[in-house]
Amino acid sequence: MEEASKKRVFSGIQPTGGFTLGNYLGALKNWKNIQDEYECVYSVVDLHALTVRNDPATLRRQIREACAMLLALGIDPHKSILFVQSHVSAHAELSWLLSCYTQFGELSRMTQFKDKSQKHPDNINAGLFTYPVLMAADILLYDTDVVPVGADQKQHVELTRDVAIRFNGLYGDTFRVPEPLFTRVAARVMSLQDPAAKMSKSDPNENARIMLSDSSEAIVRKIKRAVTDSGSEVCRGEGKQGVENLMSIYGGVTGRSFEEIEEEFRGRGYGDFKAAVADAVVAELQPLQQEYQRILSDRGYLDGVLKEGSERASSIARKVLSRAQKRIGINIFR
Ligand code: ATP
Ligand code: LTN
Repeated sequence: MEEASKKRVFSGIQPTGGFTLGNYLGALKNWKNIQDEYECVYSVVDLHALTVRNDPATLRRQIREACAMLLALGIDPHKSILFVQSHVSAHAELSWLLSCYTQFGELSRMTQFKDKSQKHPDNINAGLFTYPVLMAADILLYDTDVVPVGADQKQHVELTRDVAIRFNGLYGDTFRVPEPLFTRVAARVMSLQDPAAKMSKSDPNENARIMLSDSSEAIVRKIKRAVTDSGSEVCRGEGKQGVENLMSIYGGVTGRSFEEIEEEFRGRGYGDFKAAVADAVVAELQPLQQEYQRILSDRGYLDGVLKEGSERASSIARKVLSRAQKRIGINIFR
């Protein structure tokens, strides 16, 4: 009984390219922390990953790696549903329906579409354009109350709300209208080489990002080389975005506030500070990496979790899809 009264969470992450510290602090750490408070449904969104070209064998491997990493960082399949998006066909089905209730103009305004089509002018496919519609289908299929995402996904969650409200307005209450949920600290981790850009797994400069699978040496090296300014004081302020980014990483890992960090490093300079940031990040990631290797090597366990996850996800999603189809007037035998 108590289970049914919990609010439902849905969130997704793409399996390609491994996870960055930005993914972890902006989204994934929070996924783990909210599992007791909410009924959580988490998906490795492999259909979304198809908007860029992938080698099939690599993609297959990366899907398992992404799932193993989610389990390693504390997603508990006894508490939450973990599944792979393409294993539940209702996502693609609802996506088509919703695309007929989403305007070309709305999709043209999505900043992620504009960014990505500028970066890959040779492959601006229709999937890249309708990507937010598939994301809306992901969310609406689970009668989701809350969507935990990094700040960069705010616009997509707003579009999901708009489409749900529009559909409900036409056909009566069909979809629950979701709210976004952002993490307090480190909602937006920036590139270590350009603090004006977000830390991204697709950045061609490897030194700009920390991957969850990076060795301790690589983490120390990348943080040491992170762009700061010519000053020496550990604080926020004009022209200090690089330092502020490291402070927010340190805060995201240790739970300390900006004020506490300023106090801790008063009069100590960037060298000391960067060493402390690197130590804290390494201490957070090392146990996670060991667990990841253990889970990845146990294929039977991993595939079992995903099979069960897709069955549980499907049974929720089918009902919502069927509800939407009936409202529209299709699938007449159901
Ligand atoms: P890319 O950078 O190649 O676009 P990505 O790193 O954003 O990919 P996604 O799968 O799109 O990866 O994002 C997964 C989750 O991580 C989303 O909730 C997103 O908001 C969050 N996220 C991604 N990058 C950051 C970042 N730099 N800071 C905080 N959160 C982030
Ligand atoms: N578009 C998101 C990933 C994503 C997602 C979702 C997040 C796909 N479907 C549903 C939350 C809910 C991204 O690029 N980070």
